[in-house]
Amino acid sequence: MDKFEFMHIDMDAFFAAVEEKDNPALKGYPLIVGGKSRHGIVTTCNYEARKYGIHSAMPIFMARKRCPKGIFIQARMWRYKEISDEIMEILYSITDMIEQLSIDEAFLDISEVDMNPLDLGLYIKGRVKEETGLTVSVGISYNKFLAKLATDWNKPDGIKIITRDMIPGILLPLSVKKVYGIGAKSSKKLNDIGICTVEDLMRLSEDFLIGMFGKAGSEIYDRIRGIDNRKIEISRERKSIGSETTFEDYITDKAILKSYLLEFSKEISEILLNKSLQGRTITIKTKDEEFVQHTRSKTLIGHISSSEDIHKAACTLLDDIKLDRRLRLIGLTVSNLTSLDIEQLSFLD
Ligand code: TTP
Ligand code: MG
Repeated sequence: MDKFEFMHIDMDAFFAAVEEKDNPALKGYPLIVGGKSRHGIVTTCNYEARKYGIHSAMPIFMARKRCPKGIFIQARMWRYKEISDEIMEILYSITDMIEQLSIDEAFLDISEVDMNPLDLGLYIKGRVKEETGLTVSVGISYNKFLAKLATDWNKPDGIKIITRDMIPGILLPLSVKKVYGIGAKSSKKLNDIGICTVEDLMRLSEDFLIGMFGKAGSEIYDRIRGIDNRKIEISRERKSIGSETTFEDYITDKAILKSYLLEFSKEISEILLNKSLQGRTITIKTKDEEFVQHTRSKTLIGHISSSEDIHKAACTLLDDIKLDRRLRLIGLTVSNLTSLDIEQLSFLD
C-alpha cells in the first residue's frame, strides 16, 4: 500500500479570484490582471479569459487583441498577500509541516495528520471556500513531484490522488514541459530532437540527461519514473496557535461564548506548554449570520501561556464587542510567540 504523505495545494487563478471576490460584479467576464512592476505584462487571468488563449507573461496588448471585451485591471499585491496569509493560517491549523512555494502554493507533509488524505483535502477545500470564498486545487500522492502534478490535473477546484498504478497512464503521455526541472527552453530543445512526451524521454539514458541538464539530469531521470525522495522543507516556525468553532445554532449569549473561549484557552495553553512557547497577542475572531468576519486583538505587556491568563484576556476582548447580530463562529488565537527559554534568559540578563 502506498502512503500518501504529500499534499500540494494551489489556488485557482489566484489574483483574478481575489479581484472577483472583492468585486463580484466582475464574475463571469474575462478578467485580466496586469502587473504593476512588470508593466504591460499579464500577471494572471481568470478561466474565462484563458478560453481566449490568454495566459501569464503574455503582453497586455496581445491579450487585448485576443479579447477586446476583457476587463483589464492592475494587481493589488498587498491584498493578495493578506488573503494568502489567511490561507496559510488554515494550513498551519492542520500541521506545521508546510513548505510554502509561492504566494498561492504550498506542500504539506500529511504523514502525521490523523485524517485520511482525501477527506483532509476536501476539508481544506471546504475551509478555504468558507473563510475566503475562493477555490483551491489539491493534489495528493506519495512524493512531491506527483502531488504537484496531481494538483494541475483537474484545475480549477479539483482534487486528485495519484497512486502507483496510475503512473504509466499519467506519466507516459505527459508532455516534457510538465516535468519539474524542464523549462520552456529545454523542452523546445527536446522537442527539436523528437522527444515530446515522458514516454520518449524514458528512452534516454541517465548519462544523456546529465549531459543535457547537468546535475538536474539525474533528478529528471528519477522523476519520470515516479521516484522523488525530497522532503518538505519547513518554511517557517509557527507564528500563532489558535482554535475555533462553527456553531450548529447561532449564538449571542456572551456567557456561552466565554465557555467556548475557555475550551480554546485550555487547548492553546496545552500546545504552548508542550512546545515551550508563550504568547503576547490575543486575538478573537467572530463571524456573524451575515458571514461578516470581525477580529479584535490585544497585545499584552508580558508573555502568557496559562489557560487562565489567555481566557481572561480573551473575555476582555469579547466584552468590548457589541453583538448586534447572531454569531455562527468564534475563534481564539495567541500570536507573537517566543520560546520560554529566551524570555527567561533576557529576564536573567
Ligand atoms: P499560479 O498559481 O501560477 O497561477 P494562478 O493561481 O493565477 O492560476 P492557476 O489556477 O493556474 O493556479 O500563480 C499564482 C499567482 O502568482 C497568480 O495569480 C499571479 C502570480 N503570478 C505572477 O505574478 N507571475 C507569473 O508569471 C505567474 C505565473 C503568476
Ligand atoms: Mg494558482
